[in-house]
Amino acid sequence: MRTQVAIVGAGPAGLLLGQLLHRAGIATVIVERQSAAHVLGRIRAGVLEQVTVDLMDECGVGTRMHAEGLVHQGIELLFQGARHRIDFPGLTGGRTVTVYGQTEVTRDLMAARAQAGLPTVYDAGDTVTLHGFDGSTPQVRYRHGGQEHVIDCDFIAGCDGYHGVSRASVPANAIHEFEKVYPSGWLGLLADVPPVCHELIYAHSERGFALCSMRSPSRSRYYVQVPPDSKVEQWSDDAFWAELRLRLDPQARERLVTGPALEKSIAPLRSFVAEPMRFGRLFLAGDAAHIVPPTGAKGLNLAASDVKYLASALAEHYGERSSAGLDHYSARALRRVWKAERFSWWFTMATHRFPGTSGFDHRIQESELDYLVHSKAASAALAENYVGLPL
Ligand code: FAS
Ligand code: PHB
Repeated sequence: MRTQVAIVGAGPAGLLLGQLLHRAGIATVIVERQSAAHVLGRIRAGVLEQVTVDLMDECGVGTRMHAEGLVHQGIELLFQGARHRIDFPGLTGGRTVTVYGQTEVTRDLMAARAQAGLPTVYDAGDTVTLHGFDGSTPQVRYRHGGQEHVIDCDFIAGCDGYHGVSRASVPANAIHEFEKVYPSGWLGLLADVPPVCHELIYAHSERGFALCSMRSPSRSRYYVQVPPDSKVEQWSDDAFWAELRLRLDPQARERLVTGPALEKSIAPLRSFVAEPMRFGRLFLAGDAAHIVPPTGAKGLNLAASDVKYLASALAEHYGERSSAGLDHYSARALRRVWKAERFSWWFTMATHRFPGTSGFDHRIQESELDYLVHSKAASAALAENYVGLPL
């Protein structure tokens, strides 16, 4: 099989890239390890920056997002028993975010790809291998249906996440990895209950961090910070709700509606960046190149901005026969990646209680949050990072 761009991974990065390139008349094949149902079964991000909303529109898949997504004009910070609202439009000249689950983003993109009849191979398992991307004739090979398959292509887009094969295919001496692992995880629970508040509540308590989020007016997503070695089997639904209550203020506790978990999982907290994001004719995008702790709601949105840069560079290559965009892709993407890494690290360190920290550390956190909500400049800095820095 031959194509112009072979995409490894059918998560948000791979599907967004496939759709953008299709709209630019560039042929792609996507090869995905899991089944489509498995990909759709993952519960992950919930907040879209305007950049991502605009990209969904550019892909021609924004209809349901605009109909069902919730435009949010702020978040609340809860600490020392009091809530403080961060007013996005007031602090950023009118900007907002949209609450629309990653699952729905993926569903919309999968449907568009299927409708366009674009080649997508699911269930490739761990058989995908990358070849020749340091030369001019790269290949993606995989096994499917008991047969070996070879995709000859011009470029490979590694959109296969943190544990994917793309970054792992790069020689160790060609890549520089930066990592910080936090001594905690996020235990998340999804339930068909109305949210405790119409906006997200980020809670800092002596017992640890908690987040009250949502997917719709009738479906809520909650998180509590847990020790890094926690197992989801250790947490009954009742234990989760009881712990969440202890981290909320009286008003939220009173309004909290509990119910059976539709999904419950633990995500590790990690900051990670691989440099560069290009190796010859292999380009990394999304979690394949970087990971952020979900505190700042940046993971999915960074995947979107990587894809925006890469798609325009590929369109320039095929359209104007210029390699300038491709040559600049890594440096351009990394500038935005590192700013999101900084924000996500800062917001995580300000709101989480980590083991081994001292009373002094805790007072500094409380002072940081107190300064944040009482300084217009500090609140504006939080707001402009949360709604998303410009491309
Ligand atoms: P993804 O990991 O989503 O997609 C990569 C795809 O590649 C997957 O479908 C995978 O099956 C496939 N793949 C992997 N190896 C392969 C191989 N060898 N061959 C072929 N295919 C392969 N972000 C937030 O903003 N908020 C959150 O609350 C949040 N929660 C998260 C919870 C968890 C458990 C995880 C892991 C991430 C979370 N994230 C969150 C971040 C997440 O949303 C990512 O940023 C987003 O999925 C990035 O999309 P992709 O880069 O497409 O990577
Ligand atoms: C979510 O709704 O899953 C969500 C929202 C905001 C975050 C992280 C996760 O910062």
